[in-house]
Amino acid sequence: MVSRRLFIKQVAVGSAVAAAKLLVPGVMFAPALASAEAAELAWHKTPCRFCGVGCGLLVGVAGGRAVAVKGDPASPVNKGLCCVKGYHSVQALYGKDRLTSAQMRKNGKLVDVPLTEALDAIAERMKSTIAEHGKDSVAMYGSGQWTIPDGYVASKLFKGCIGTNNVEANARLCMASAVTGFLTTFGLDEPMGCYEDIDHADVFVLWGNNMAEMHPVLFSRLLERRQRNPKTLIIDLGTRTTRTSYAADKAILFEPQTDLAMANCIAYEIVKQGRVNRDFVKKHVAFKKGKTDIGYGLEEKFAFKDQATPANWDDYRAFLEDYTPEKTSAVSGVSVADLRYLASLYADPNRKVVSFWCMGMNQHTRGTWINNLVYNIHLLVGKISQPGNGPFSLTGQPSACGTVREVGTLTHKLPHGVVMNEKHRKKAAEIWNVPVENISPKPSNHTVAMFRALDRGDIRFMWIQVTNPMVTMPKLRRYREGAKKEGRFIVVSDVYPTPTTDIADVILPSAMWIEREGMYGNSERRTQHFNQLVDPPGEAMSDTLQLIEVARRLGYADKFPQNEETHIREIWEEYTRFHAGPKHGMAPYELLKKRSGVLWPFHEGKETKWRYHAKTDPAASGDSFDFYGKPDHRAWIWLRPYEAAPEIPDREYPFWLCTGRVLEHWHTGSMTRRVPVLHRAMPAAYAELHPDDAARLGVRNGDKVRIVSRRGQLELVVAIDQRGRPVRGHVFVPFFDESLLINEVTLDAYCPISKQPDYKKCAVKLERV
Ligand code: MGD
Ligand code: MGD
Ligand code: SF4
Ligand code: MOS
Repeated sequence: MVSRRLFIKQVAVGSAVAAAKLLVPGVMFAPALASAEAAELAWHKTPCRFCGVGCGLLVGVAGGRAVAVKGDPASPVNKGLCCVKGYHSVQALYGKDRLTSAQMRKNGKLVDVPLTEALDAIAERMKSTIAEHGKDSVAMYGSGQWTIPDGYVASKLFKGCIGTNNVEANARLCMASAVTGFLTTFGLDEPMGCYEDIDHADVFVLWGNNMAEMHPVLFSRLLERRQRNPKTLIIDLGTRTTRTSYAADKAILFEPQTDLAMANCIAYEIVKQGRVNRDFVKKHVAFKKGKTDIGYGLEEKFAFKDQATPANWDDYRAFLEDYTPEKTSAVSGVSVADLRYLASLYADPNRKVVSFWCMGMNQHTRGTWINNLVYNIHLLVGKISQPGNGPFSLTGQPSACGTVREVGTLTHKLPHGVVMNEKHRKKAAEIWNVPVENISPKPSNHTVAMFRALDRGDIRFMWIQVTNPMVTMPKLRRYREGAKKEGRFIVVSDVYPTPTTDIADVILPSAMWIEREGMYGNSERRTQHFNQLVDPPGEAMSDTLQLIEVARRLGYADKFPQNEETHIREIWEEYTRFHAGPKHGMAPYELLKKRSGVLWPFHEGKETKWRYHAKTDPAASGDSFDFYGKPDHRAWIWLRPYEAAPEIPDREYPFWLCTGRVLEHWHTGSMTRRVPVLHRAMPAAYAELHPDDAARLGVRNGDKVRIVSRRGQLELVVAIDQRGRPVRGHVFVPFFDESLLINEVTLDAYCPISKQPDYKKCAVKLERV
């Protein structure tokens, strides 16, 4: 691991000059392009490799290499703009330690082997594991950075052919609460609106996300809206002061987890001030109660099932009595005036409001609930499904929506619907051409449960693609030790060595992003196709083809007959049969190849920008709103209370620990730390403290502190007022640095409904080193 770190440092120094050369508009990387090559430079469209904003890029290719990037002016997402990660994205292809050959562990050591040998070994091991331990002893752990065809093939192979629902993806750590939030309130996943909402809104309320760093190009659209329309307001709610807070018109800090109380308080005030849109509520809303005191998933085989019971307007009003501004102020630390102010923004009939959120609300042990509660507010005032009015749950990864949510690579999901539903199983079996009995009607393991099962030995084989769980799982030590146990077999497909490839039995080198053909789907339901633009290095092969190769070796050649030239098109055409119709129709392949992305539902040649309103959505009946995702055609307002976090600071562990990201790096840094400009800008993880806490501990910028939790500890350099500022009693640590693993310290508690862990809150103590 040390040598890997040293290597990254050398790269940073080595190609500093290359990045500075600007030959064409955009950013050019080739150190010295011969003039002949520069002349043949060809530009090709692709979505960005990194975040869920899904900017359209134009990549310049010359001499067989991707050498330049500019924003795609034809993309409605970014209209020609990019952020620093987008501009430097092609450099992530060319780190000097790219994996180019397969490796297998022999006598304890990873050695290079021919790719075919590795693929044979994977298939043999899967067969023998299934023979000895049953179908549910093999598992696939994938990613929201999977292309749509990758996820589709994985789901068909594991759920349809092998017959296990052990298919999960890292988006469980990320989007699961958004999904269960949508399903419980609307019955269908993904936002009703689209980015165009930004160009119509008057107020943006950010519910605990750092858009300036995490969705930078989208945030610049908010800033542009405010510049053109100076009355526009950006309100940042959060537990920490970030770059987003500094750019906002008002930033309101609250105690972790108390967003639940705040959302209910806003609803209380809207009701109290007589600002409810009664007509909307009467026609389009139903009220529901769920279970309370639902636990935190910390027990080994924790299980929970919610139940919706009917409620009415009077129940709801009585429920809200617990959330008067005074009571809410006492729990949240937000002033009564600020709570009333927030309510007045949503309540004002002359202002259009968009709410945005991401991990602050999803990585939350009541993540489903807080998603429900923000929907409640929009439903009470009828500000939804219209240009400039709506709740907007942002995704993080380039294809968390496109692949994980739409293809359904989660244990309970199918490409259309869920495994528990017989009709959905039948449809899948028909399209996949497998016996319906193959598809198990029972979900098996969600992500945390899957890694627990691997530790216990219930799962014996795991194939990991496009994700780096040995950095990103919470309470990491347990899951790393579990994965390394005798009798476990781990296959890792990646593009660089990582802490996850360190524990692998087989490593497959993958073709990355534009080294293969694929599609991603972004936050606003936009599907984007990209062609293969350059050759992958060495024996690197796309994740889709790796899966197909193994499927054929397992005896499923007839289910995967695609030829290499046209397989992406063939897979797309098979997959989109699941979604045909006005509710989820997908664009045809040819159109995707031409356009810079197409929104779904795509029906009779048209995109659907706003769902659930007859004016804009062909699936909606009547002449106004129609929440057709639910059998009663209504959206559900849920009575969800505030419940405390599982681990709250106490005398022994007096600080809150919050973790997250930084602008320059993508997640575990495996790609962005190999891009010199990005690595130099943010070389190592740090502990961000409030200046008063730092003074009390006697530490200054550059000194070290030890962060200790009940699970582990880590020493980090102190950073005060550099990127952001936590409130007193909080410490913030980013997780991009594989040599400083903050997940050794975090807690694996999760939302009992979504099963998404909460990386934003646990209790720690700090010691000066
Ligand atoms: P995070 O840093 O995970 O980022 O995007 P964000 O969610 O914006 O979370 C930070 C926020 O959590 C803070 O604003 C804080 O106020 C809030 N928070 C903490 N505790 C609470 C709480 O109790 N309640 C509420 N409501 N908020 C709370 C994440 C997104 O970023 C994701 S999921 C991915 S996959 C992408 N990753 C990524 C990256 O790695 N790097 C960069 N540069 N951009 C990225 N974009 C995407
Ligand atoms: P990434 O670094 O994105 O992190 O966590 P991960 O998905 O585990 O991992 C992607 C891996 O795929 C990298 O190793 C990269 O080198 C590799 N790769 C790149 N391209 C390809 C390809 O084409 N094929 C293959 N096979 N591999 C490729 C993200 C996860 O982290 C998420 S989404 C969230 S929201 C969680 N957030 C979070 C947090 O906020 N705090 C803390 N402490 N932990 C967190 N963990 C979670
Ligand atoms: Fe890429 Fe996201 Fe930056 Fe756009 S905002 S260029 S999608 S990283
Ligand atoms: Mo983070 S999808 O939104 O993985």
